[in-house]
Amino acid sequence: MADYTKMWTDLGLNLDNHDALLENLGGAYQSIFMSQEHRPEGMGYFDFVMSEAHGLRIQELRDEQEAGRKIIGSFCVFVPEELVLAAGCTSVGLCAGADFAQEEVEKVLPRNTCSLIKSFFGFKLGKVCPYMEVSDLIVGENTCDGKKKSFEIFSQMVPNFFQMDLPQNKAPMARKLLKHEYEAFIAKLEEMTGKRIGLEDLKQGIAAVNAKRNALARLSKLRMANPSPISGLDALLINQIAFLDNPVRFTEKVNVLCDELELLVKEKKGVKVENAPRVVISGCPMAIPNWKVPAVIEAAGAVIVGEESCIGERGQRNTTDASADTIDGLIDAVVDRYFKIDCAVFTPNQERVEHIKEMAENTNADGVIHYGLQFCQPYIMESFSVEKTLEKDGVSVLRLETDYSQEDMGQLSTRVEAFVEII
Ligand code: BJ8
Repeated sequence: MADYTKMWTDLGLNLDNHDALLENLGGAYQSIFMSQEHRPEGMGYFDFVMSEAHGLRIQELRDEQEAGRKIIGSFCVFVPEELVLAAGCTSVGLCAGADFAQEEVEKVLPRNTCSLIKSFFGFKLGKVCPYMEVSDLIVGENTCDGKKKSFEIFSQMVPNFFQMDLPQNKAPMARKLLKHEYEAFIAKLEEMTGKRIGLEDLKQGIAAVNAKRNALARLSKLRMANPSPISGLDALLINQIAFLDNPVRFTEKVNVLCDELELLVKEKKGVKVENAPRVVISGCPMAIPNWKVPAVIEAAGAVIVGEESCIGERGQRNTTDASADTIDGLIDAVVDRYFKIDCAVFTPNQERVEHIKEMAENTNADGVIHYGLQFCQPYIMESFSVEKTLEKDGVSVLRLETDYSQEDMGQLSTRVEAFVEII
């Protein structure tokens, strides 16, 4: 990587902390990703993006800023990238997947907060996340209690914060609330850019995001093959990078990779042997660099064939209908697309269980591993009904509850190995 010290200093990063984080990350990446066998060549691009995630990509975002674009950071897949692009802005995801500055974090948050929330607080307090520091606006979404209450504190730590309220059920009034919030978000973007979003702008924003989702859907479909042509770890990595990379370039590279995977499927070349145990992961999102559970699963000899997660199917499923010829009609289409997301903060949330079942069927999975972050009430509570419903239908389920630490690695491996053996 080139020398980005000046850029990081200008962004206000703590260089010592940041060096420590990058060293850790680099080591984990080498041992988890680069040691895999039979990786498709197309993964080279994504390895490169990861190696430059804090370098070249941040430089690109700063260049965009110089040219007048605003960078919008967010923590939830309910923030529509279509609207951000339509406003001439760039969207970046800020969820974090590693423990950092935990002592500092526990001075402002209760200890029994989920790792995902503690992590982005740690990245902020430790001054190690260039995406957070480069963002012109940070959007906080009222989803679970942990997120919405922690945003009361987090909003004081950043210069420009926008709170987005989100519904908790799928009633008509809830849809109205979502539309209202998206209109308020549009107004905020327009105020920042000094420019109204036009019909063509929104059409183009929708087209770019639809293309990205179609490419990811193509990737998901290819993973249904037996043997699967790509590891779950690599597929997860691509889904994680979807939140950071330039959307047009990302789409192009995913499609190039899919062309290669199509050939591998035709030749029956897989990342693991044919009929290796196939697993769907379901549950909390796994943000970069949270690769712990997938690494354990694939080290146990299974192949992950789908992620029912916001960094995966739940976040990317469904495109937006771009056929309306008024702005209001397009906003309605955006609302309709996002209103289908079946996050566990919604109640009741039967659709999610149905989707997991459907994914297990479509991918020919031998089992589902439910991944709950410790102290995440929405997903852990739902995991009981997921297990009950799926097992009634003959799908084996393993419920895991963990955090970002490495302390439970031994115990996780033992449980996962036993599960992989019986499925
Ligand atoms: S739409 S899943 S990205 S809210 S793990 S912080 S739920 S206590 S992340 Fe999410 Fe949007 Fe829903 Fe998706 Fe709370 Fe649970 Fe922590 Fe979580």
